[in-house]
Amino acid sequence: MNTCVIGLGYVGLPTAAVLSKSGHKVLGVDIKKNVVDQINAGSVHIFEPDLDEIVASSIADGTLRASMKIEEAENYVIVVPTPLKNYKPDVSSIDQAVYSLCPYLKKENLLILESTSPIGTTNALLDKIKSFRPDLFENDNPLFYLAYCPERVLPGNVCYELVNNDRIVGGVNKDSSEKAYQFYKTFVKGKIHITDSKTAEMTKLVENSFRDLNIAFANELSMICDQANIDTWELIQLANKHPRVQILNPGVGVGGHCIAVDPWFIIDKYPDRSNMIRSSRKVNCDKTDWVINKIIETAKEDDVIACMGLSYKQDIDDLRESPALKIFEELSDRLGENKVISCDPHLDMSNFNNSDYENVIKRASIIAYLVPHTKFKNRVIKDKLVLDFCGVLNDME
Ligand code: SAJ
Repeated sequence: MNTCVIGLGYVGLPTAAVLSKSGHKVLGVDIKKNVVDQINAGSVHIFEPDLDEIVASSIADGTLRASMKIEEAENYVIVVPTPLKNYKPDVSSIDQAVYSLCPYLKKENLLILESTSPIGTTNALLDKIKSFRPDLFENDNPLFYLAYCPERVLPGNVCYELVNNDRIVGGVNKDSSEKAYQFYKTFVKGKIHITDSKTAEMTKLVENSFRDLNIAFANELSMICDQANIDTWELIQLANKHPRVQILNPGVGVGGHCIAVDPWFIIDKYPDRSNMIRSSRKVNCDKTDWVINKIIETAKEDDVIACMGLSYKQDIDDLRESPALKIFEELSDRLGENKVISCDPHLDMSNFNNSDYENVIKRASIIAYLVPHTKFKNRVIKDKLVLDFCGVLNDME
């Protein structure tokens, strides 16, 4: 099968790579020339375990190729970003991708949208395509197949989850759902569940909003516990002994490009009904400011503060929407750059006053753990003030 994947980012490139290992001849398309050149040279522009090896081998055996230009294919998969602009979803990259592929689209082709989308986006594509290609419609019915299928992979575990997670497939009609089901069957080992496109779009938004809400509960608890002088971690551990309670871990806020963003897609469309979803966003953002203030209140004039971890979550190098990075930057602004250093073993040493663990612990007087990187675990620190905001020092072995 010839498959064209449009958008070679954190999800598109692994998808293209996994497809190329599952019997597809894949063309990956991206608007960035450096990304295309790098992939064609057999390397990758993002860090994701195992991805570099799969891409190198698929480029070498000719099952994967990258280009800035779309070509004719049987299947098209759109995996482009849909960022927020003033708290409103911006779907212009989807529109751009669809307009670019319209000239190549043929009867019986399958078009899949994977980008996180406001509900109704997939159905609305029918009218957009019709305005360019009325020949692909008969009595308003498309002669091609169109479905929405959200990606649900966890950064850091993408190559595994792409194959093993369950998938939701929502076609604009029954035949489209069936066609998309058959497409995912070629590489997915998890179950594939069929629904309509609107429900599939909402599923994605709800999954991430659900997680945001649950993290907000843990973060709110942590701030209440601080006031009540109760150890949050012990409290959560004890509450979780109840068979129907499963509280998540408090941290320094919620980062990444999904959980901090997707709830707004629902709030934007249903502002009067999204009270809990909106409050969760506020609590998780407030938690970051609370951490900043806590460190500032604690620090004395001569203190040097070590921000331990800068990425948006543990064991990755991804800085997108990272609350830890925001904390580092704001502390540097407010206390002075010479007062704030950082240690993130996953990042380049040349930025963010970043240095290796031993050096940072030696130089700092306050050690503030922001991200629970595995490399920070089980390390005893003596004669320093330690502020553990992410529970990395719990359960020392
Ligand atoms: N976090 C906490 N406490 C926790 C769990 C997470 O503070 O107990 C924080 C993390 O530190 C991080 C943020 O939440 O800052 C998000 O991290 P995450 O690991 O929960 O999720 P992401 O953003 O890396 O990936 C999510 C996943 N969605 C869900 O688990 C519902 C993933 O499956 C999605 O595919 C991805 O968003 C996406 O692309 O939408």
